[in-house]
Amino acid sequence: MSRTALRICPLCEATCGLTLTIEGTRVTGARGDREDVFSKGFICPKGASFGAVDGDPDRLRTPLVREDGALREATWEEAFDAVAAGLRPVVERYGPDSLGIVLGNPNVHTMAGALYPPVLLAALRTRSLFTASTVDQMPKHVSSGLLFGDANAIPVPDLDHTGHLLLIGANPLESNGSLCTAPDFPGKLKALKARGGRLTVVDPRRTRTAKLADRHVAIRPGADALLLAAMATVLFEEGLADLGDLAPHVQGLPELRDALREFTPEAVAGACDVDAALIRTLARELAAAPTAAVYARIGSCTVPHGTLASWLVDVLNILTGNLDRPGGALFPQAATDRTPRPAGPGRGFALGRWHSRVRQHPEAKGELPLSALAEEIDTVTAEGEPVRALIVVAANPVLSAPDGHRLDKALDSLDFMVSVDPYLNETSRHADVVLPPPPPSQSPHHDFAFNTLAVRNQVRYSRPAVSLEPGRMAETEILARLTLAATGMHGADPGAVDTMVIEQTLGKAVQEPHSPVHGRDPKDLAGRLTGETGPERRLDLMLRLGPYGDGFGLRPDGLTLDRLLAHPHGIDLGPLHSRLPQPLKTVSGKVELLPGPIAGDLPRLREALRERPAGLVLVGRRHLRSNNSWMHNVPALTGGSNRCTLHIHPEDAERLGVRDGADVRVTGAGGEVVAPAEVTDGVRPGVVSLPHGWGHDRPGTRLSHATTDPGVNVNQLLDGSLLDPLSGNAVLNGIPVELTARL
Ligand SMILES: Nc1nc2c(c(=O)[nH]1)N[C@H]1C(S)=C(S)[C@@H](COP(=O)(O)OP(=O)(O)OC[C@H]3O[C@@H](n4cnc5c(=O)[nH]c(N)nc54)[C@H](O)[C@@H]3O)O[C@H]1N2
Ligand SMILES: Nc1nc2c(c(=O)[nH]1)N[C@H]1C(S)=C(S)[C@@H](COP(=O)(O)OP(=O)(O)OC[C@H]3O[C@@H](n4cnc5c(=O)[nH]c(N)nc54)[C@H](O)[C@@H]3O)O[C@H]1N2
Ligand code: SF4
Ligand SMILES: [Mo]
Repeated sequence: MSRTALRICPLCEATCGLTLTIEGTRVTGARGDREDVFSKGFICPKGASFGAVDGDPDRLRTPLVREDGALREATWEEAFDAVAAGLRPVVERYGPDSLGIVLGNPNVHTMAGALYPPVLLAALRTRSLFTASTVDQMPKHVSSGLLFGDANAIPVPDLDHTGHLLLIGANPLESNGSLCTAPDFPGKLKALKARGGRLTVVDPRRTRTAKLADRHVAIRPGADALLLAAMATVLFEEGLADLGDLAPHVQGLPELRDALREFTPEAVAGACDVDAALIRTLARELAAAPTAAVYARIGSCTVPHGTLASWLVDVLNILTGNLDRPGGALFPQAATDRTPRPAGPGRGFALGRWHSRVRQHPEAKGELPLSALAEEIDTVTAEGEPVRALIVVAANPVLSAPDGHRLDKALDSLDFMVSVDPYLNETSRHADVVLPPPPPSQSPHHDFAFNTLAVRNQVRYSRPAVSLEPGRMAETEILARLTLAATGMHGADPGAVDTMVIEQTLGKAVQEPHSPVHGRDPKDLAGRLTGETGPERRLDLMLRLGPYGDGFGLRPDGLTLDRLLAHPHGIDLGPLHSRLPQPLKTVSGKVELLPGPIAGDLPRLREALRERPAGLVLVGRRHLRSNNSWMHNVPALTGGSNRCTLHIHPEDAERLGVRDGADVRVTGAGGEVVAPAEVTDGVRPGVVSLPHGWGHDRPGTRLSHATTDPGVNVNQLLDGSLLDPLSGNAVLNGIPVELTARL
């Protein structure tokens, strides 16, 4: 007997609605949910393999606890006893900063990851926070923080309506999109072209996305900030800058013009390896399009000028009047966003409120660079304590961050480490306690993060498709118990965490004049929340206080959890629309076009005008059937073209004597790896490419399929010293390497 259940896919940022086929407790099939208000039936090969990902026999079923050096299966009680006994003495003796927290990518794909780490961090008050953001999109947060006063106010391209998309350092035909949640991104690009719009792609590789484009610009890696600065300069020079309705909300235009003056197309052409005439054309096309959006991702962030490039993306959207207008780049409004406050000056965005201990990296958004994790553990300095214990939730930094070998050793030297992870992998093998969450089919789902980045406002919620198997613990409960264990409240009722958050949130809301519950009784309001679990009550709370909420009765037709549950395929909340000035939280209450830290970083960009890498540089790539480091264990998602090979242009291959299929030694600042060459003109000359997330040959893991074709860890080529200074983001693209052909 089989049945079906709806489940939002958590395997990438597109958040497609799936219809799962379930036999007993096993997911035996997955197809796109045609009635889903947002994804309308779209599914990709990863989503179609949901059952295989969910049912991977290597997923851990019980906690593991280290005893006499080896990990053994344990009960949940033993595991949390061990966590409390391991963490508390470190915090009590050495202070909160000696306990580090590492949060990985899947935290933004689970309800648990959205709801509990903020509580843990607030209670612990450790400054040793490291997340996947600093190997990913931190430059975008910093540029949004500086421009708009809110690090999470990230404009997204209005894919369904734009007339012109300039897409930079992103490959949505493989990644399905990022910082732009759009089910069927490929279909949306095709629709753009079908309605007469234009697509320009800037990427050193001729990707599947580039092949779809009207124009592909194979830029030299790391040079996007120069290209974008020159485009802005052309707009000024040729009188094409026209802010339109935005003008009253923007300050600093003359200063911006001055600051960018010397970045002319002719000045940047050599460093970008893009013709000056073409740069002018790109700027003119952008200005001439009836509506246009500039959108950039990983390739523009994980580079030495990541924050400047991210800033310039929005500068171009602003100068062409495309920010905050339909068809341009707009600020989404999610159903669980905070109650919108009235427009006006805010507190602004501060950077560098504290610094890392060893190399004095400034914090950004409360985080220290993941690249600095190893040194914060293994280096003793006069100032402060090293990190001695670590809580790792959904992260595999041994593969995803620079210099895994050093991190391996550092993790081994910790007094105590706990991993919340379904796998015993390259990172969790170092833990003293591993707490495995249940598979996605047994977890509820709501996209707190991605709905704030979605190309259409909508809201959806899936209850667990399969009830928790005996012996399993919901990840929400795992993280609630972990929070209690880490903060000296081991053994308390995990539900108390939710009760406390609800009390605090309502206590604040009733005091805010702009809140729909201003002046009401928080206890009475708490009593009105519905939901079967603490996390559901918290979702109900956020929905009801949010921009579309019922305001606890004030707007009777507004959103509540009950209403959402009555719409299993989701509720459409309409296309993106203009919102300025409301989202701005800058001190001036305006878009601050040339923030101080940005102006202070421009001299570094000026130096880059002269840079011409002499040797080869390496960039990354993603494969449609991959997901960072953790899907190589699923046979249905591996093999074929999804391999860890070194892409190299035929000219470079010939010059270096590299044969297709033969092993090549790649050497970088942090080490070397040997991978088979794949000679292809899909990369531009001077550039080679290796995917990340591979290197599954370390001992002590339980990844029976991944270890059969381990690949190599590209991040071993990095030593962790290359960062974008403003954001602390790792430089993962455009890194210098040397090749040696091996016979
Ligand atoms: N060279 C290079 N390096 C890169 C990148 C690159 O482009 N090039 N990309 C970077 C980017 S964008 C990112 S986001 C990072 C990712 O870096 P990480 O977040 O460190 O890596 P992931 O491979 O996503 O690992 C996620 C971990 O979460 C576990 N996991 C999976 N599902 C769940 C779940 O439901 N709950 C819990 N608790 N755990 C779960 C997996 O088993 C795995 O151990 O890698 C970065 N590293
Ligand atoms: N199938 C699959 N989907 C994924 C993931 C996955 O691992 N696999 N990971 C998910 C995650 S965590 C993220 S953050 C997103 C990322 O989503 P995307 O940003 O779309 O990621 P990529 O496919 O790596 O595309 C980055 C592109 O930048 C190019 N590039 C490299 N250096 C430069 C440069 O200096 N300038 C320019 N202009 N381009 C450059 C690369 O050649 C590459 O084609 O994908 C998500 N989706
Ligand atoms: S595109 Fe992403 S969200 Fe949609 S089915 Fe594929 S992996 Fe899942
Ligand atoms: Mo990412």
